[in-house]
Amino acid sequence: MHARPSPIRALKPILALAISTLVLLPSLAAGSKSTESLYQKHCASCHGAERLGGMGPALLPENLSRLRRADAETTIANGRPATQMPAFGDTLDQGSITALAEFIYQPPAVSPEWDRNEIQSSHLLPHPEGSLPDKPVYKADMMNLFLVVEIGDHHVTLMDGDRMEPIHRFQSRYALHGGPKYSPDGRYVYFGSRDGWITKYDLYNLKVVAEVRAGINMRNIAVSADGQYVMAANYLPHSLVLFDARNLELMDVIPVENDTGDSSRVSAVYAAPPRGSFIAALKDIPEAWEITVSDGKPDVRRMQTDTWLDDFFFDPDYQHVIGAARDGKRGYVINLDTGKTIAELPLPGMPHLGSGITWEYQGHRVMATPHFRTGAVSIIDMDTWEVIKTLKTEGPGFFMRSHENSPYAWVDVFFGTNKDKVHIIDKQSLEIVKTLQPAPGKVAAHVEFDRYGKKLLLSIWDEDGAVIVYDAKTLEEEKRIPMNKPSGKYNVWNKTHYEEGTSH
Ligand code: DHE
Repeated sequence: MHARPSPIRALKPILALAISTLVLLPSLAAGSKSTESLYQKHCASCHGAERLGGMGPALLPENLSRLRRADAETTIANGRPATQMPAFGDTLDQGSITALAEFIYQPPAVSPEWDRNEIQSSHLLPHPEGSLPDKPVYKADMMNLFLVVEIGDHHVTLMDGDRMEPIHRFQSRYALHGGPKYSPDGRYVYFGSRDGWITKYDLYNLKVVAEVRAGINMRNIAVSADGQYVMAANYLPHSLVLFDARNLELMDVIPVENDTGDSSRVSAVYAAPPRGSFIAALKDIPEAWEITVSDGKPDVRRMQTDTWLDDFFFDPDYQHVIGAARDGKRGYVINLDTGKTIAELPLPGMPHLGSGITWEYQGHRVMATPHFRTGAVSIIDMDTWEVIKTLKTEGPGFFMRSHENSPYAWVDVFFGTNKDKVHIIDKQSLEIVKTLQPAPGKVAAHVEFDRYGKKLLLSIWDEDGAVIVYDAKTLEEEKRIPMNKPSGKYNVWNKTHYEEGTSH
């Protein structure tokens, strides 16, 4: 057993001292009664009396980790365009705005709960399964649709992948994260937000059909290969949550803890189609979990791992998973049948395995992954589990994509001074053959091909951004469609057919 002293336990005396200090200093602006009452007066009606969210997002430190404090102040003062968030700059003075911004970054006195009751009471069902027509309300190849998530103003654009034109644009929950997941027939799509909301959307009728809030701080969702279940992975609370995919009704809450009662955040949950199961990556205990559901009842198989593993990549048969060690230096390959580690890979610079893709190279299947901390792409032989090439890039990357029908793999340079560049790699010479800089100064990232591998979309990741359509063969730009900080793009065919060049 790999026991590790719980960081919370180790910090308890310090926390107790800090809490008692706060109690002794009631005049501290952020924690003072007057700030609390300012919050209740101006913010609580949308963000919840306990900051758990409502019409607006949750305002707890875990949920705000990606928002700089200065930006929080600006949002309070100026509001947020295209949302219900009003500007308080005329109502509140600067001192109050600063105090409110500080207040929302403080942990609440009592740890918030989100269990069965809260999940069930959040359930919304505007259109129960079977109540809407089974025919699309527009004409398009329903298997060649794209969804584009626009994180600038929390919207999603539905695109026709033949014409490469938008069909419809709709508001999403605040801060979607991770890939939306399609039902196996491609009719429905499930979105997950960092605030814990799962939204089921009908692509035939262009309507939200069901919603539920699975947690306070959620990582991602997965849909089972048979389309029957949706599972959510949470940071807060430490749980996995199972839903019936039809109407998003709660089936079970699985607390995530080891034998000795140490609980863990869940980094992510993935569907493993050939195994008919879900696999979960745990952040705080050195285990990987396989969850099989039969007759609505989840059964958890726990695999002990050599270290804490994050960020998973699966081989095409789901026989093996590669996990990145938390020290950011190694990858571990685990045989999912035996639960044993069968190889250790030197992957310095924190590989982003979740972005990995595979292809055939000299009679072998290889996988490639960019790295978060170094300007490199590692290419790994999946038969021998050896790194066969470390390709130097102009900076650390986030996403890598290709398509079975394309000779090229695309990788961005998401971080650093070259964030506006994208490399195109020849999948057989394993060399960079072209570097694009489509919008100087603006991040260019995340590619998704159409179902045929003939065209692709690249995001200009900016509020004044766009998706760019490229010809996948000539690598020439065809057009730009303006969008508000487009992040991921998801093609129905590629996702439902587990295309080798994209995420699943
Ligand atoms: Fe993601 C997918 C984890 C930060 C945009 N991201 C994923 C997945 C995981 C993950 C485990 C796969 C789940 C899935 O698709 O179901 N992401 C993490 C992190 O741990 C990290 C580094 C820190 C964090 O705060 O969560 C992180 N991710 C980001 C971002 O900063 C990005 C760029 C902007 C954002 O919206 O938050 C971002 N992540 C994405 C996107 C995907 C994603 C667009 C889906 C990619 C795909 O093509 O499938």
